[in-house]
Amino acid sequence: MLALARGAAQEGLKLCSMALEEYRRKRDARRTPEPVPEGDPAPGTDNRFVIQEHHARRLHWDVRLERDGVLASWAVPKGLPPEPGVVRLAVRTEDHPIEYLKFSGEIPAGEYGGGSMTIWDAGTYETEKWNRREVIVRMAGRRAQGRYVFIRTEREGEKNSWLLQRSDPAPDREPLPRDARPTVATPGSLPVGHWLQVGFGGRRVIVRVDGGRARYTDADGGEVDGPAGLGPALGATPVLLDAELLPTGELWIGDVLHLDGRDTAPLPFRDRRALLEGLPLAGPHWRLAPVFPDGDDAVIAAVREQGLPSVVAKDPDAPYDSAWVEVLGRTRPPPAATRAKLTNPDKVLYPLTGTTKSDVLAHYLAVAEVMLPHLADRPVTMVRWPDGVERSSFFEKDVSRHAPSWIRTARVDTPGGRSESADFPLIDDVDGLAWAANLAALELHVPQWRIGPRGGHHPPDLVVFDLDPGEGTTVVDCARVAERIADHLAADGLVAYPRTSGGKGMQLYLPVTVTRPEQTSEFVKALAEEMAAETPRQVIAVMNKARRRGRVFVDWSQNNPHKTTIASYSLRGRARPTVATPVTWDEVRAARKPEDLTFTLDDLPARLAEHGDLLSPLFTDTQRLPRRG
Ligand SMILES: [Mn+2]
Repeated sequence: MLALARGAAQEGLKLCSMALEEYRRKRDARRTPEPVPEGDPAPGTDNRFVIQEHHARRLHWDVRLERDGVLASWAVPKGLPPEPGVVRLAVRTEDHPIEYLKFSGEIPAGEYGGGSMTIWDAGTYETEKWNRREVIVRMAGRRAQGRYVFIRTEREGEKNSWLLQRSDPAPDREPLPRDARPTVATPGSLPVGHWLQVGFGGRRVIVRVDGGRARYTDADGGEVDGPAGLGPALGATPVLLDAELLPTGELWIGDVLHLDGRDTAPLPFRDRRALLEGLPLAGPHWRLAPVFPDGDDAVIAAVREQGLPSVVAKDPDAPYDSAWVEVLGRTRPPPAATRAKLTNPDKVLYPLTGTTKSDVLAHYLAVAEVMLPHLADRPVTMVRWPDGVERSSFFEKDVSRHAPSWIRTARVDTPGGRSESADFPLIDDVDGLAWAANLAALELHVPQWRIGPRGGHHPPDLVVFDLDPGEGTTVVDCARVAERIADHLAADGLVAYPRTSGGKGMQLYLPVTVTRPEQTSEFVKALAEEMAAETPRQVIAVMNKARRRGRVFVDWSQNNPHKTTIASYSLRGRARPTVATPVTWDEVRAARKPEDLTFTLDDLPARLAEHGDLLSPLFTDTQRLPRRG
C-alpha cells in the first residue's frame, strides 16, 4: 500500500520536473532575477496562489495556482474578470516553481518576459474541479475573492487558449458602463460658491479603462486615439474618466464617473475630485485639470492672462450630470500638428527618474505657451545629451549642417570659438521646441538681447543678476542675497523678477532700455561690488574660485553680449529633470531649504495653472537704468 502510494507520488514528480524543464529552458539563471531552482519540486498543500501584474511587452496578469508541487500558470491579458458575465482570455503558460509565489522584480529587457513584475495578490484557494479541460477554484485573496472557472477552448491549433469567468456574484460591485457621454457646459456668468476647473480647449472625451486598457470616445460616442500608457498606469482598476484631449496628445482629466465597481456619477463633485486625486493620474501625457475650490474673478483673470480658453464652474455639491457653466469662452486656434518628428520616444534621458525623450517633449509642449515669448528672437545655444544625462553632452550653436529649412537661423559672431561666426537657431514656435527636444537638447540658453528684423543685434533688453552659490552655500543663501539686491534696487525705484536656475543657483531679471550695450554689465558690477564691500563674508563680486567658498558670487559678467543664461522653463541636464522656474518673491523670502526652490517638470503644470508666467512683466515693465558707482 505504502509502496503504491510512493510510486504514484514519484510518477507525479516526474511529470512535474518535465514541466519545469520548459521553465528552465526559457531562462538563463545568470541573467534573470527570477528563481531558477535546481532540484525536483516536492508536493505541497495545493492551496496557495499568486497573481502577478506583469508589465512586459504587453501588460498582463499571471495567475498561478499551486498544483502537484509547481505553479500551474495562465497569462490573463486583462486580469481577473471583476463580475459574472465578463469573459476573459487566459493563455496557459509553462509551470513555474513554487518559489515564484513570492517573486517580484525587474526582468531585464531582452530576457524572456522582460519588464517589471509585481505581486497583485496572493492567498489561498480551494479546488472544486481540476481536469484537462476545466478548472474551478474558489480564491480567498485580498483582491481575488470568489469562484473562478477556467475552461479550455476546443479550437484547433489553440491548445493553450482558455476562457476565464467569475461565476458567483461579486458583492457590491456594479459593472463598468458600456457607454457614457460627457456633461456639456453651457456659457454663462460665474455662479456663487462654484469650483473652477481650468479648460484647455481640447476635445471632450470619455476614457474607459478596463483590464489595463484605455479606450477613448468623443461626445458622439465615436472612438478616438488617446495616450496608450494611461491604461497600464491604472492597472486592474476599472474606471471611467471625463477628460479633455488636446491635438498634441496631452490629456487633462477633469472628472470620474465610475471607479472600481462603484458608480461615482451621483456623488458630489467635491467627493469625485477627492477620488481623482487619490488615483495615480500624473503621467507623461496625462494630468489632472487644475481646480480652484474658491474660484473668483481673479482666477478667471489669471486664466485669461495665460491665454487658456475657458473655465468651467461646477457646483461642489452636485452630481456629475448637473448644470456646468462655461465662464469664459475665448477660442484659440488649435496648435498645428508638429512638423518635427520624434525618434526614439522611449529613450530614457534621465535614468534616475526614468524620464524619456517623449516626457521631455511633453514638458516643452506643456510650457510652450509661456516659454516661447522668452525665446523669441534670441539666438539659442543648445546643450545636447544624446545618450542621457549620465553620458556626455555637447554645446551646439551652429545648426547650419542639419537644421530643417523651417528652422529660422541667425548669424552671430562667436569670438574665441572655432569659427568667427555661427548660424544659431531661433526657436519661435512649438515645432522648434519639438525639434530641439528630438535632438535631446535638454538645455536651451539665450543671451540678454534680441535679433532685429534684418538680422541686426539689438542692445540688451534684460539685466541679469546671476547668483552662483560657492562651495558650502546653496540656493537658500542666494535667496538671501537676492532679497538684499531687491532692497538696493527698490531704493532706485527698480523691480527685479526672480527665477531658479534649475541648477544650484538663481537669477534676477530686470527689463530695461539702454543706449550702450556695456551699460547692463556696468550696472550689475557696480551693485555687486557695493554689496561685496558691505558684507564681504557673504558676497563676492570677482570670479575667483578659491575665494568663492562660503559666499555667493554675483556673476555680473553674464550680461556680456557674448554670454548666455539658461532660458526660463528650460530643463537642466542634471540627475533629475529640474526646470529653470520663475518664482514669486514670497517663495524667495520663505525659502529655508534648497528643495523650497527646486522644481522638476512634474511641478510645472500646476504652477502654470496657479501663476501663469511669473516673468511676463519682462515684456511690459521696461525700466530705465540709473547710473551707479
Ligand atoms: Mn508574464
